[in-house]
Amino acid sequence: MNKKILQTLVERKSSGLKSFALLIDPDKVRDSGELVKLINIAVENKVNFFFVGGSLLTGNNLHHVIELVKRNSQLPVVLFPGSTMHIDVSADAVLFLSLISGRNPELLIGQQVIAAPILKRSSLEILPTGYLLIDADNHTTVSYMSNTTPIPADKHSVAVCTAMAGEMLGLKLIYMDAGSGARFPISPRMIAAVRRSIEIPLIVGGGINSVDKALASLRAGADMLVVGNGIEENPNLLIEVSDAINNLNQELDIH
Ligand code: 1GP
Repeated sequence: MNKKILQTLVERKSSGLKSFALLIDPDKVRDSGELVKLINIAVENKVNFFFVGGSLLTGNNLHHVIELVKRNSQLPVVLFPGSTMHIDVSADAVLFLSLISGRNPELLIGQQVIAAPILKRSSLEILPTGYLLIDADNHTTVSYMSNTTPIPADKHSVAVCTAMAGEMLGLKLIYMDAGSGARFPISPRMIAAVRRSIEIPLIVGGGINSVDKALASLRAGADMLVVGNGIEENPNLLIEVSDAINNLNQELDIH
C-alpha cells in the first residue's frame, strides 16, 4: 500500500469518486472457504476497503478474519471496533471512533483514552472519525450497546450541527450509521444536508440492502458506503452495488 488510507479517501472524495467498503462481522463468519470466496468476489469487483468488526463480538474470530482477508487480497483492512477489546494490530487501520451523536462519555473519550497507548505502539493508521448513530425506526445492537439516544431520522439539523462540530474538533471523517441490519437506511435528505455542511469525507452505512438504496445514498452525497448485512443475506448485492459504484465513477471520468 503506497498511499495512506485517509489520504486516499480525501483524494477520492475531492475527485468525486465514490468508495465501497465491505463490512465483515467476524461473529457471522461460519466457514472460512465461504469468506475467501466473498473476498475474491470483492477484489474482482473493485471493492475499495474491507471493514472488520461489529458492536458486539461474542466469538474469537477477529484475528482469523483479518488474516484471511490479508492473505487473499491487497486491499486495506480497517478495524471498525465496538470497543477497545476489538483492536487487532494485524489490520492496516482503525476507525478511531468518537460517538459524537451520543452523550455517553465512555464512547466520546473514555474508550479512546484506554486504546491510545495500544494504538500508539502499533503500526495501525489511525482514522479519527466522528460517529453519528441515526435512529432508523428500529433498535439496532449498536444503539442498545452504546447506551445512547440516536439522532432522530427526521432531525436533519441535529445531524448537520453534530457533523459540523465533529469537523471543527478536527475529526477527519464523519460516519453516519443507521446500525447494522437497520430496517431503513439513512434518508437521502439527511445525507444531503450533512454533505453540504462539511468538507471531510462522509461515510454512510446501515440498512443498505438494495442497489436502489445504495444509489440513493451515493447520489445524496455519501463518499463511501459500508454494506454488511445485506451482502450476508444476498452475496449478489456485492456485485450489484460494486457495478453501480463503478458506473458512477466511470461517468465521472468521462465528463
Ligand atoms: C453497520 O454501517 C454498517 O454499522 C453496515 O450496516 O450491516 O446494515 O449493512 P449493514
